[in-house]
Amino acid sequence: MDYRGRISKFQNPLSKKLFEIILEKETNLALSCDETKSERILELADTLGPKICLLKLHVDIIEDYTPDFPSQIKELSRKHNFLIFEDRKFADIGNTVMLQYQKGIYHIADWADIVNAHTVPGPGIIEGLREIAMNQSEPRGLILLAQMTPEGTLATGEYTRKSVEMARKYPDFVTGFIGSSKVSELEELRAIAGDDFVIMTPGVKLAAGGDAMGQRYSTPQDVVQAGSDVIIVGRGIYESDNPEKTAEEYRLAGYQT
Ligand code: 5BU
Repeated sequence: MDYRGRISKFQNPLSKKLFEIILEKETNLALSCDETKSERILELADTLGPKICLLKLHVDIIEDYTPDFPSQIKELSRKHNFLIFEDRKFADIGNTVMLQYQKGIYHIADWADIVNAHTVPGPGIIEGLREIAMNQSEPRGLILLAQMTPEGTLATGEYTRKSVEMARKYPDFVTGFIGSSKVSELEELRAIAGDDFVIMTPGVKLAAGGDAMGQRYSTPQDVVQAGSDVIIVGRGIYESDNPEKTAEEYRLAGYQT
């Protein structure tokens, strides 16, 4: 938290931009819009746009994807002032991730303000993505998976510590980390990362618990108190009867903590 105090210390342009949006719109809510039809995604992005600082997508689950989709989402991001995060979870050698980031059907680097990557391949993955990012006309940021939310994740302890160490070498590109939704792990990450990095936490629901496949949920209040800057909410919002009303509940719960 302390968004205002931390902004001036950031070397990362994307972290600055994100915190400016959070302060201006009074929301640290990110919508994880894991719907599979583009019309539904665009509709949710338009309705919930005023309530979110970030829209997180999995572009490869969209069944009716067309090359127009990114420009439509971009237009909504300008209309409502939110950033776009493609949850691609890159995990390969530098040369391959460069191709995956820039080429293929999706041309992710052209439209995603933020992408994420596993640290398991070592620093080459950051260097590959960074090379593409630095050639874009707008700033780009990277979120590293220092932790993950599911039960049994291997991204804990030494892995988390080494991921943060790796990130420190690329302050112009690494915006921050995915933090666990398990409060004790998240507190550990915040202690290691200090105030220099943004921590985003998925696995957030108004009612804590889990799903049938190991996802672990904590409440917005709990993850923000444990050091998270952005709460990422998926099914808790888009599966609710009234996503607009529910998003407002999450916005208040996340921002007023
Ligand atoms: P949910 O419906 O709120 O459980 O969705 C969570 C989203 O966050 C979903 O898109 C996941 O792919 C994503 N996620 C996650 O749940 N846990 C992680 O550690 C990471 C991403 Br990284």
